[in-house]
Amino acid sequence: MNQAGKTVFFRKDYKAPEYSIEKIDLNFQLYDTKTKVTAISCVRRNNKENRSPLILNGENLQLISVKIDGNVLSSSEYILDNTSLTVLTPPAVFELEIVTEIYPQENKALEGLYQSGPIFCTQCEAEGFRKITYYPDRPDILAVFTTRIEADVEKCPVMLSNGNLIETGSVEEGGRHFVVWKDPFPKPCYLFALVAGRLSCVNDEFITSSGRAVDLKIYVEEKNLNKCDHAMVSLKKAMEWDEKTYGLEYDLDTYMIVAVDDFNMGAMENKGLNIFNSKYVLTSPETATDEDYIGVEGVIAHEYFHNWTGNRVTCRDWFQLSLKEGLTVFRDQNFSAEMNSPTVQRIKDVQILRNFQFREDSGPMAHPVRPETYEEINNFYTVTVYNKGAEVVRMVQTLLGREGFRKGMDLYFHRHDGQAVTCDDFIAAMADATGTDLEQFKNWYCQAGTPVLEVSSHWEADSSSFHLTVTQNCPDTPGQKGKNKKPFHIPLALGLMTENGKDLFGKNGCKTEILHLKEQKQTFTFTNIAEKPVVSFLRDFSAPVDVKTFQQDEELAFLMKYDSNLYNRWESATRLSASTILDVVRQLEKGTPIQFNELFFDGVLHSITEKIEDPALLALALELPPETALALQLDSVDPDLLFQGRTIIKRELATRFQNEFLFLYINNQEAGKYRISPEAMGRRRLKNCALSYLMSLNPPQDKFLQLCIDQFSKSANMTDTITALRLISHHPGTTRDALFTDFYRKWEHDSLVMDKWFAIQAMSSHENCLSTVKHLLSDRLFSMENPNKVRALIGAFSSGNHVQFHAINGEGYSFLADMILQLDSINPQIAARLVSPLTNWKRYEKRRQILMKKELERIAKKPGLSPDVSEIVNKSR
Ligand code: 0A1
Ligand code: ZN
Repeated sequence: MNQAGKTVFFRKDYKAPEYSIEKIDLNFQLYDTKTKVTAISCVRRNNKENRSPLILNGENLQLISVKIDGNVLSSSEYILDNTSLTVLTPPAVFELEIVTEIYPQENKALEGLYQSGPIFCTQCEAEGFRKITYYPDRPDILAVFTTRIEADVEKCPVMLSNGNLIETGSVEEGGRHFVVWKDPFPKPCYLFALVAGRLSCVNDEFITSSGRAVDLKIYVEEKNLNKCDHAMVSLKKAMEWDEKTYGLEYDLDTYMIVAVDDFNMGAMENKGLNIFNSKYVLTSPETATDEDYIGVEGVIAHEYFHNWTGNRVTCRDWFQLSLKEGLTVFRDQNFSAEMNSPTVQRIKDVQILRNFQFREDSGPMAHPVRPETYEEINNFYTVTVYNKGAEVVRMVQTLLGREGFRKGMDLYFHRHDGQAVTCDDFIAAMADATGTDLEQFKNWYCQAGTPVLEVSSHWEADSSSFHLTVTQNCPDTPGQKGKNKKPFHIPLALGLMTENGKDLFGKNGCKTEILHLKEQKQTFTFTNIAEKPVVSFLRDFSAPVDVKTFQQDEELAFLMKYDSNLYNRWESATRLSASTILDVVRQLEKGTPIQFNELFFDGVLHSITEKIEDPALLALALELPPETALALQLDSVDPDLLFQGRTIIKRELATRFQNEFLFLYINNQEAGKYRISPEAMGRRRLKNCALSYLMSLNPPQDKFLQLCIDQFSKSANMTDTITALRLISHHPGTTRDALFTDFYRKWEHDSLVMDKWFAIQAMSSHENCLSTVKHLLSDRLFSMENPNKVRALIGAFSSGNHVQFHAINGEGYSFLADMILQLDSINPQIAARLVSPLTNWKRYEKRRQILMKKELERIAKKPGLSPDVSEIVNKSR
């Protein structure tokens, strides 16, 4: 227990389970107001001598009966409380039958069995199975599941569970039918799934490399049948990629995906039966943006890849979550890189890390990739576990090389197929397969915080040698003092370039060398360097570290133009734009006349006018860093000045390069048919980036406004439509209102499209934004019970509208606190995720600190707060 009286779990307390469950037969009888669940498990005590009690988890269940080997237990033979059922002296081997009643219709937390509209579905990760029946709800107990489902034929014509369908039939009770599914692969209960309802199905087939035919099925509401093509194509690409890249084949005869509208996260990898948030399944050019298409491809692949990294080899306990998530994100990132542009993908991966994970890592919720402790596991599905976890796996690949990494993966599956294992087991497989010492590397799993690197260098003309000195320091994080942290083993991908843009390394065509930084301070010496080189540091972002800028703007401008590593060109461009904006912010603070960094403007002009090789890369280089990312580089953030500074630079660019932007806009229009290829998406991104500059001019110019309105009314694809609407959202007035009304009328029947309508209004930089948001809460299409809507309106305002959320009157903060409190009694998981923008209050200037802290205190005081919200609020105040 901690001071707030909450139970705290520690990694060091792990104990192997006292009992194992070899198989479980589940029977679900679904009715309108309740569901009866009968669970019959074959239980075996692991320890022969010790007759310990059997502790089963269970929450919100109505217990009907407990039997052992067919005999009903009397109430003195077990103890029942709010979270568990303990059988006091069970035999060594027995059959346990438990009957419970549950109420999916009332389940708004969307964990366990619930209804999304009329469709019954489940979400069991991490601890949802305990809301279905009493069971040892932990990932290291693997059982073979057989599931019988019985329901009304009309309401639930389709009934699905994991594995293979082995029986169907009708029930004597009128109008009802049943199915039986059996999953031959032993699995932890968090991978259990059930779906029942009126669903239609898109079918396809995949022939595996060994020649087996796998039925592919995507289940959606009938009206969405025409929006599944992209998801199906993505699934087949993912299946092929995993065979080609890792030799991993799918193992069941059927792979099913179901799309539901009410889902807490993106999707869930339940064995053979993935359940998805419909946002990550449904696409059509008219309704989905390019970003949506890429998101669907990535999430479909992610869930598919879990079949091996997560399902066949699973986690021993939830502290090991990154074992499956970090590895699977790494795999989906590489897949997306191969399907699209590797550099664009890498930049996006790094943007997520920098804009979100670095913030988490520097705040009160910072935790290691493998946490040591938690109160509510749902709070640990974080960017640290997922995305920093993926970076850690990427570093392993960089250290071992691709071939070595593949050997490590082969050994990992060979050793651990069918087991529940740890991050140490993963690293041991990598080390053993290649004979590499990864002991020091493991610090990445147990030390939180983003290491900060400082770099200095000097070139000696006499000896033609170049010396590069790098130091690493990791800041304090909760429970870990920086000074006590051990140095990390950091792979540094380095290029040295001549002043005319040539790479100095050239061994085997490799322009980049991997240095191993293992000490707190280390000097690397290079010989035969005949001229002073320009350093291209941390190419492809080879480690999740924060490199203090050590180069003059001249060098950055040079790298932005000529670095042979395309990722680093973008990196230098971003560094220059960030420093240019922050320079202006400092000048605003001081009240001195604004002077611009001309090198930055030269660099931008060079990029715009150079021959365009990849339009997406140019767009990414031109897009200025968001305020949330810039805020991380300041000690005491004033959101108004930050917004002003960024706007000044944006307008200055637009004013100076108006003609160039117009040229880019016109020249990157779609020629011919709409396509979703990387090239076509890149052009749309570039064109819309140019329009965004033109629309930022002050005073606004009618001709550009008209361009934007035309794009809105003529475009047949959602990327262009929504960009136009977003750009107009910053300009209140009758035109804007008319376009929003138009859009509403056209799309009110499509919930996913309407999410965009809500989000864009919530992100308007106009000062009446909050009152619009409050007004939208009562729109008939808004619902607090639908996580996508909450994210679209409340999430977009508080995390995506920096300047308005942080308005100095504090109303943004109190609004968010109100919403969190209201949502906490409906869906604690989603409520807890909303707290995030308040947690970093220490980064802001004094007045805002006080206002933010006040709201955290107000939330903390609320009686009956969920463990989810309570953990985050109490750790951050
Ligand atoms: N394992 C899934 C994500 C997921 C995690 C937790 C959930 O409920 C708390 C739901 C889904 C994935 O990584 O895709
Ligand atoms: Zn995952």
